[in-house]
Amino acid sequence: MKIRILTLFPAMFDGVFGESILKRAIDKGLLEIRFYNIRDYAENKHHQVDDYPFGGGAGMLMMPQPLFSCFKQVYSDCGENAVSINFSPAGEPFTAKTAKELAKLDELILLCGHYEGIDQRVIERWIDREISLGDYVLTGGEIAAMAVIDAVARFIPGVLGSENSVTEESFSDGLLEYPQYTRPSVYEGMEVPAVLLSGNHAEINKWRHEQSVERTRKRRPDLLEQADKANEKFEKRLS
Ligand code: 21W
Repeated sequence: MKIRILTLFPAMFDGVFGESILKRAIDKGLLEIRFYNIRDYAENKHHQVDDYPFGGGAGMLMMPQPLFSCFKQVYSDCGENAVSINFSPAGEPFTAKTAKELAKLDELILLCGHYEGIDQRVIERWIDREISLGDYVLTGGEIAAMAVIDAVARFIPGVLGSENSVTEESFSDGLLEYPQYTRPSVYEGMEVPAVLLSGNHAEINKWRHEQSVERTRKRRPDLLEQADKANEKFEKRLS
């Protein structure tokens, strides 16, 4: 997958792509990242990229000209089939389902806004989809882009070693993860649950499932309701 990132702050991404799993994905050629610094496309004398909002209000908006010029370059580099995403607190909530969908694409374009937002004409002309990371306020789209790239990359075949398959984990069955332990079996007087040391894999699986359900009930009852609805639908289809 090729990802083109439009941002005023490309250096914010250095750590994320320079380490660990994403670095390996890039080295293996499974992921290719290209930055477009929006300021490079500003045609005014001071390379200005923001301006005051019509109608008043606090803060500045990203103005159309640098973004239109930048997008023209981006689309001439990658062709019309690419899907473009803007990160915005007003976007659709990002979930594992979104990540899985995006992982199927060959070409992804990510626009990271800063300041108070972006002139709506940029969205209208150039953006296919708007994504929010959740109901809280960030300082810009870059950190949202990093989270989305990370979550999407894990669904690209070959990015994860086979030892941590994406199908076995949290959210694939709509439940939260069970607690996990490694050696030693006693640490500062704290014991690992005996069932995990028993070697009885049926019992271990049962315990893990119960822990997942209990945690989900306590922390995320909304997920249980969703899982119940999915089950009902499934059972209706069988009957
Ligand atoms: C913060 C943009 C506040 C806009 C009327 C219309 C990207 C984000 C962001 C930011 C405002 C995401 C206004 C969750 C986020 C992001 C920067 C408010 C004022 N008034 N997901 N607009 N939360 N945030 N604009 O903040 O760019 S994804």
